[in-house]
Amino acid sequence: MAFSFGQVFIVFVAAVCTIYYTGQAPKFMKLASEIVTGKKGCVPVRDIDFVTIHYFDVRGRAEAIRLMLEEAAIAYNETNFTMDTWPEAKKKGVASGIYTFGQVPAITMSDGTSLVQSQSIAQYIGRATGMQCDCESLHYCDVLARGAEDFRSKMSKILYDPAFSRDMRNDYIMNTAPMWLTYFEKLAPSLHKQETAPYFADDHLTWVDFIVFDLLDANVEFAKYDMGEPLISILDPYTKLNTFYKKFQAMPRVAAYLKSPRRRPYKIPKTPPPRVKPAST
Ligand SMILES: N[C@@H](CCC(=O)N[C@@H](CS)C(=O)NCC(=O)O)C(=O)O
Repeated sequence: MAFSFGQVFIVFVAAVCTIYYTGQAPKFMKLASEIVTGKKGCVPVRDIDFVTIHYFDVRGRAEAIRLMLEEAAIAYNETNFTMDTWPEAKKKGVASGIYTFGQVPAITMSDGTSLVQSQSIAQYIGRATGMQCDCESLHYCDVLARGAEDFRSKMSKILYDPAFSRDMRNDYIMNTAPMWLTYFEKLAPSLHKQETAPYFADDHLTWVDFIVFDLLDANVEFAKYDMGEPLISILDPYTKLNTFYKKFQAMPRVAAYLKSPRRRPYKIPKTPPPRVKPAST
């Protein structure tokens, strides 16, 4: 028995209305997007195949980007600066438009496009590689990333302070970091979720996992950087964050990168002078 075009059309409209009014539309859109593009996450963009990272020869704000490219097995190289070569490179980069705000990291891609702002770069790589958040959780990913940026700025503020001292380091380790780590512990995926999906948003790896991992890692390294002050395993009291951190480090491509010579050593801009011992009487 053949159906008429009119009958098929009515069934189609009824199916669309059912999906819409039962609130299932986002699920179908997500499925359709994944089938068509082969990528998870909201509004994917086309593949990127070769990337140049422009940054100083340190981990810093480029590290989450490096980790993402390693995880996605995208070939990349770097244009690195020193404090001496940067002023000239900055002038040229601003003139050419690559360093939009006169800052790095920036990336340039094989198709000639370029991008700045570390979190925007991470999100773009996420969209190109299926590591973007789902449409329904974009706002949550935004909150996590901006919170991570605020936390990060607390550390940068003391590290780049010309008066950086051991007391500032200890105050950060004992007060500032625990306060922020407590906030992030509340947001971290439950241990139960982490058994199958150790990710901050959605059920798949996204760019915010890289942002959070890199932030945690910077804190872990700073707290165990030997300045003659007590060394701290700063994540130990935060069970969910610690589990996330360890699981992330164990992802095969990430683990290979972390062990490789491509991973830059942890450095701080300036070690504070030793404490002066009180003169004995
Ligand atoms: N919000 C920017 C901050 C970039 C930034 O502060 N970059 C620093 C290095 S970490 C820089 O380019 N400093 C050199 C300058 O401003 O001339 C991002 O996340 O990419």
